[in-house]
Amino acid sequence: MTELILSLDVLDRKRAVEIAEAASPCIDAVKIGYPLVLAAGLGIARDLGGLGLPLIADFKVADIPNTNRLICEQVFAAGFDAVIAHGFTGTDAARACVAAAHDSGGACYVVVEMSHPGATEFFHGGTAERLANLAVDCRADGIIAPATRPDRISVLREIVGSKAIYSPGVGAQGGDPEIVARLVDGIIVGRSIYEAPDPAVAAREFARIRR
Ligand code: BMP
Repeated sequence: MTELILSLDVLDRKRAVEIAEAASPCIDAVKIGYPLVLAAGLGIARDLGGLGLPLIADFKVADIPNTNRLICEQVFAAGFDAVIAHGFTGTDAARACVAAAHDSGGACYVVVEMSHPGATEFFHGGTAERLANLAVDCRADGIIAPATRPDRISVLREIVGSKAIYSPGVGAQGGDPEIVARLVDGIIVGRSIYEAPDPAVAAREFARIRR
């Protein structure tokens, strides 16, 4: 079944925990990025640890190999189960993230194409395909690909085979969950759940859409 990953981009620690708890029966993982960590601190990973759900650090790590390694070590020491890294900094840099993740028993996902309109300026023209190949070469656990462009997901699936594809851009950015859920291993949903009048109900609706 396609996973449902809650993107918890709220800025208040208490509200973040409440939303995650309310949605938890219907979701498979929680993705936390800079907005929440900068607002609430890295300790938010421990605060959410009691949910028993995998926590994905969406830090889009994009530095030299040594710095990437240092960042990822901190991520896993903080209690995260997975990290998201950029691939455009090169194979050695991405490989440092994958190695740090695997050394900690965690996972690393590489961004190969982003979901917003401007992403086409750089990711199209063969770059996303190269990044998908890089993710395979680095033995990344999966890739991030855009729910806003299902045709592109299909192209990238040809390259990554059975590797996990996690896909943001559903709902608020216009991606159709019914279409995308058939193509990917997990849909990533933020605002359509955490800004809903009742996040638990919204999460249940998205969970129902999954195959
Ligand atoms: P929302 O469902 O509210 O649009 O949130 C999507 C989440 O996925 C955000 O955290 C965003 O930073 C992230 N994301 C994205 O939208 N597109 C990408 O290509 C990569 C992302 O990580």
